[in-house]
Amino acid sequence: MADLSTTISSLRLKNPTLLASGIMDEDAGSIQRMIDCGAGAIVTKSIGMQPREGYANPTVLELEYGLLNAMGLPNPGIDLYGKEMIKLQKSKIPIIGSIYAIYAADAEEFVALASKMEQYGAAAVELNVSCPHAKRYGLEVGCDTTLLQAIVSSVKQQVRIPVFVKISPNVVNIVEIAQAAEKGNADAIVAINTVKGMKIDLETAHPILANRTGGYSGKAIKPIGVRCVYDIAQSINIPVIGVGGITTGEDAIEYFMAGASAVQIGSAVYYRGPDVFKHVCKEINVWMDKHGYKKIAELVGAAYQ
Ligand code: RRO
Repeated sequence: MADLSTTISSLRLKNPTLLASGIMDEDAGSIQRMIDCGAGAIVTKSIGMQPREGYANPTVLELEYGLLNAMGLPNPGIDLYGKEMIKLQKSKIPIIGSIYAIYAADAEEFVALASKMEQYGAAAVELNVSCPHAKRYGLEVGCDTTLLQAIVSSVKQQVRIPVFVKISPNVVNIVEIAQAAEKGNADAIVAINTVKGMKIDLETAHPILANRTGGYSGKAIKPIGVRCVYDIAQSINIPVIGVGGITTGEDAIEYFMAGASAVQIGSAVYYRGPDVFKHVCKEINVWMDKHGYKKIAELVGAAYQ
């Protein structure tokens, strides 16, 4: 059997499948379930300083080829979420704290959130600068290379744990954004967040999501994610974690070949159930054995030649 362990900065993962932010991670109980189902690491829900209810329903739609969501960053706020994090401190796998902040030129909020995540036992933080539809809370930070570099740099100076930056495909030049995060000393890039989209109800002639626009995820966005990872991984010297449409082991292998050292799984938890982590790992193993690969590292960036 091939060795599925992989390394992202100082994190050693027993396997390369991480739970993506926003899926089954609202409390310690649901996270524990994902751990028991074989995830190699967990990314928490995106957490801010204050509680947020999120948008009105409908917030998620199942479309023909993927899911469209506009949850609107619902979360209990960092202090309450900290109680859940503390329950997971004995976890055998890394728990990565996802955080978001209001557009803030001095980065203070990101720094405070990252420090709290570190105190609560997070193994790393993931800065969400890429929510596709939350005005002032996401993409506006992730589109501004100067601001992004300054935020990453401030967070890096404050915490000892690795800092990952999750970036958006809804930009003109994603490579530039990844490079700005690297210049700020980020430890890894997570690509991609959801793709901006909309679904209109023909009978009412009205967008169905209460927020009108949302973020599209699932199989349909896999080629977009693979292209982004392929372009980014060749342009930076820090690891890339691929996310977007990974449903099977072969999807994960495609991302490794594009340059990802690990992958995150989100929508596929809905499509295949929580055991998706075990299934994907088994499928990676079968494929690697059949093709004579012994380690994930042998696959990373294989598509460059
Ligand atoms: O909460 C959301 O609506 C949301 C977030 Br924070 C995100 O990063 N990506 C997404 O598709 N939805």
